[in-house]
Amino acid sequence: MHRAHTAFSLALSPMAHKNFATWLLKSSSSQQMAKVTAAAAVRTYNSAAAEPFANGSTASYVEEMYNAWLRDPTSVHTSWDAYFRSNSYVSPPNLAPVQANTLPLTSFNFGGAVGGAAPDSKTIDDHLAVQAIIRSYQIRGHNIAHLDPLEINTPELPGNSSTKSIYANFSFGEQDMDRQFKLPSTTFIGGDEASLPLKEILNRLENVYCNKIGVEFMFINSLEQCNWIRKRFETPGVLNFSPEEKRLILARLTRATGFEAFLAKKYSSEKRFGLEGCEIMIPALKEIIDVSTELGVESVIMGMPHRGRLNTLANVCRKPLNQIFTQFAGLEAADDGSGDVKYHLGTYIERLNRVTNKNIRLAVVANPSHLEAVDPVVQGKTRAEQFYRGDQEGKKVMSILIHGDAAFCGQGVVYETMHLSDLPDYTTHGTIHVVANNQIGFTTDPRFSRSSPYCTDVARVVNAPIFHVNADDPEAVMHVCKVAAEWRATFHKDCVIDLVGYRRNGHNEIDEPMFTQPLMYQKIRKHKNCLDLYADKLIAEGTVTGEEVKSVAAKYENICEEAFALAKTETHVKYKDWLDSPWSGFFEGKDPLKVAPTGVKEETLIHIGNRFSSPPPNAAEFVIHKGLLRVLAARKAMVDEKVADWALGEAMAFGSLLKEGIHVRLSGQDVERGTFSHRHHVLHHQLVDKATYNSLQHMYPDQAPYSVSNSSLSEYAVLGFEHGYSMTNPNALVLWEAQFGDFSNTAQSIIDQFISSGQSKWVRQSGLVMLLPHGMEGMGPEHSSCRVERFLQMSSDDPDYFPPESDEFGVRQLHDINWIVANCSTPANYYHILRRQIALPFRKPLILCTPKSLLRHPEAKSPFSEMSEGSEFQRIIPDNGPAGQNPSNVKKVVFCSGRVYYDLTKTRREKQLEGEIAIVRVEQISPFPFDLVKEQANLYKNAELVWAQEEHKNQGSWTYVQPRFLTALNHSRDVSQSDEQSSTNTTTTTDHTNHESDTDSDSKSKPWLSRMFAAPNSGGDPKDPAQNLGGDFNAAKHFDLKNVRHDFNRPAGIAAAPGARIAKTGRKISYVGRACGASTATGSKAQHIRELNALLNDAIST
Ligand SMILES: Cc1ncc(C[n+]2csc(CCOP(=O)(O)OP(=O)(O)O)c2C)c(N)n1
Ligand SMILES: [Mg+2]
Repeated sequence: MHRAHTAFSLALSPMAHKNFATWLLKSSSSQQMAKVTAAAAVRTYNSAAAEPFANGSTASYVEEMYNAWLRDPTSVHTSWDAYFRSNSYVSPPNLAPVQANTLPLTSFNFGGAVGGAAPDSKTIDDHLAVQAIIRSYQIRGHNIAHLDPLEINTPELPGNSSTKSIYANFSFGEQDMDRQFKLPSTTFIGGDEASLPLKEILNRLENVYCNKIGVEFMFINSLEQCNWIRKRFETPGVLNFSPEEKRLILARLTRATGFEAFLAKKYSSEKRFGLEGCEIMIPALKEIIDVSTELGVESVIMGMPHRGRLNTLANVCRKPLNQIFTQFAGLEAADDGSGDVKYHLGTYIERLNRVTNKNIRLAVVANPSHLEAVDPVVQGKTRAEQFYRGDQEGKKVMSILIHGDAAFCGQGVVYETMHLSDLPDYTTHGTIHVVANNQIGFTTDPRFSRSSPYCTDVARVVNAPIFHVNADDPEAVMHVCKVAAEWRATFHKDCVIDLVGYRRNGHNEIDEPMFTQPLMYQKIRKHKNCLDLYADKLIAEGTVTGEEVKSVAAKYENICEEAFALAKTETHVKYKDWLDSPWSGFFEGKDPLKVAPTGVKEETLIHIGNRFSSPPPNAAEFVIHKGLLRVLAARKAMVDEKVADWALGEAMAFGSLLKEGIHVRLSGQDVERGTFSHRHHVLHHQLVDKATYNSLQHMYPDQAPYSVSNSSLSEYAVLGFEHGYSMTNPNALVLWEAQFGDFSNTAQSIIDQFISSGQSKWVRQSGLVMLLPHGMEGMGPEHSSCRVERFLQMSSDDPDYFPPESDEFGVRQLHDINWIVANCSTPANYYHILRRQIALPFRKPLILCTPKSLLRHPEAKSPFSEMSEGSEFQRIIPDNGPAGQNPSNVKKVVFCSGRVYYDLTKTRREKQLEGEIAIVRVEQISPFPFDLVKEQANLYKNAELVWAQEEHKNQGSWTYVQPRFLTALNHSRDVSQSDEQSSTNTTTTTDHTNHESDTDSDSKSKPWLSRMFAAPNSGGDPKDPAQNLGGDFNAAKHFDLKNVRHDFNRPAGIAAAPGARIAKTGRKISYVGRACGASTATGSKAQHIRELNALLNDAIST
């Protein structure tokens, strides 16, 4: 038994006591009261000492009375007056046991201050005790509820058997059981009855709180919410289901069970992570969706792990069964994407809800193996859908998250996600969490996997009610689901359904559970499944016949068989069938290689700049901090000079996109001001709380919405959230900023599992931007490097492959890669790369190293001319000074990226080597600008080439750029062929002839090529949303295959082109910078400066 059993500590609200006391006083002339008063000379109910319940609010009530009496003795009833006068009361009552009341009743003066004789203290105490018992059930009934179908976790409170422990400490005997007690306003067990005999009170409470449902809710701070829940569970008859409702539950359970059985029959040796032991989850989800649809929800976004996923797709989403079965056949894919295992793929379905007769959209978001990682992604996607639908209260779009018990309590991202649930810019207005609690995680028992009583305790932090329910009681489960859906629709807050079941098989179906849980599985083997139990019950009560039960099961099996036969005729799987976020219309009619211009009219820049540098118009009373007035004035001066610093460049990008109708959302820790106090998008009125002004929201009357929001202090959940947000609409710029770049590693699962690989696994594109402050500036081990090497290591471009050169080189590279990694050195380039995210005809995540000291560096400014019409993003910024103008004089070319450029130029200036050393900035590191690097190398034919970086040698960009430089410098097809050194020394290390001969027809023999250039699927339903998949365009239409040499479009994952003609002995590039290091530390400031100077001297020397 791992559930906690806590001592009684009741918290009766003073309000409840007051009402109760008033009632008692009003009734004090009743016969019963008179009898009690007469009979009891001395109180026998010495509960105060014996009853810990009195330590809580009962005592508070006394204290309240006492305080009132102290202020004005006439303000309390005379009985209290007498009591306090007797000095029996010890003030203040704290958690130490309160002394027994030994005051003889004769000392009470019931002299009729309020309508006749007052009740005796026993009566008061007994009623208080009954209230306390009711409350005790409400608080702790769940601890002894029969939640475990296996009855392994039976209630066993210390020293007491089950229920009695709730009220054992109260001195009620058998003789009290028929006594009538007035019910307080905090219970609904009476229905229309205001009072009940004690026996009935206990029976009803027992049924409500200790049966198959355990409601955990009394920690919720809102009385209204507590009462709402009490009413839903306590009202007599709430668990009565009509025969029709029971038949529906049975039918749904039959399908859920039948699906698992069918898979077991047909694919007995396959892992499928079945739901056996918790099949009720399927009818449960359907009930949640039915009730929510009835209450106005039109779109449900779900996130779930492996367990029961296929069943959910089949029976909740109603994904065609043949598509599911096809996944078992190990077929080749007919479309782009490397795919994922079947129990990770997403789906999107629009269908009629037959119960409510309303249309509903259901999406199950594709997820990685990483348990719970999908939670924030679902939240972000849901939030975005709510945003685009104008669904500000979450009435139309909702999310459901399904969890495993071990993962729910074990994975920190659950907590992080929970904490987003009530934040204004992150809330999805209530998520229903469903835990498929099979009381095991792989091979680990709960007692070894969590320290909390329940696996759901994490939800308590956000005041979410938790409904534990025995998964073998379908009607109890349905009731709980109905309440959960109504709760969400009423309060728009999270709640949790804990479906306590078991796992009939091993972790997967080919696993042996007896190795580790022998006793549990002995029980499971003997345990009838939920469907059989429920069918027996319905047959016994006459709701259905045995024949009906069999016929419903047989009917479903037939459906499965038909789909199975259909699946056998399929020759390919189609990834588009498994897409969770179709982008209807986005790709259609677009030239996949055409990038829209990113420069804008100068007058637009001026307009944005002026607005961005001005206080709120027509609001002279808005008091702005003096420091910010200086910031605004400096911005205005820059606009007048037509130059932009980093913050202004960013604002230009945002403002111009907003003007074009592109929603911009920037989220992360402290992003409103900016960690480095450079952004200041939100101005705060210095005298009025919460009065703010955000100029980017007021650029143009018809602009798109701009949202900038400080996030909770989480990376994992917030980055996941923004990734999810970016999935919904490609026409939005969604940015997440890390406080410092290295903090992004706490979100590594989102980066690895979703951002870098989402397109290849799930055909899902995302234009998410990660802004990662980066720069070795002597700030110690942290706050320095965003670990760009890690992002680069995950870039999917081939280091040994120089793609064919053409005008479209840059965009083709972007099209093919998994993401973009850049480190811009100018505000203008930052501006362009942000705008390019939207200008591209497809979407790729952008990983952007962003500066710290450059934010205020006097040279890190860009003229408007570099942002206006005709300008564009520069993948490489060549040397435009004396070196670039006279390249033949140049002895050395220093390639670099990011902030170090400014240090290098300063040193070069100081050493007066501006004519002899060229400094070339690689702004887009990945995909690597092979073409431009080659061009630069050819420009400085005789120069030595070095790569200078301030990061350690095993960090930064070096390990990524080095092999690519070699490929760029020595490509065997170097068109110039003028570099004698490279052409004469070129050796081809590996045979490449096969690739030389790649032709259109060859492509047919290569699976990766034929996949890439496959004809579009025709004959499909054009309304099928899955057809509008992200990345779905007919590549063959857009690429002239004759010009596409080799494996230019080789999808990631296919081995490098054998021998991509790399010359190993051609021109070289050498490294200048720090040695390898174990951490990102650059030591003390002094050491940092020493090392930096060494690197600058090495780089800037001839
Ligand atoms: C982050 C993460 N760690 C470990 C695993 C390996 N793993 C897969 S399933 C599983 C057990 C999950 O238990 P539970 O959450 O109770 O779900 P169940 O399989 O019982 O439905 C584990 C540890 C994983 N998938 N993800
Ligand atoms: Mg489990």
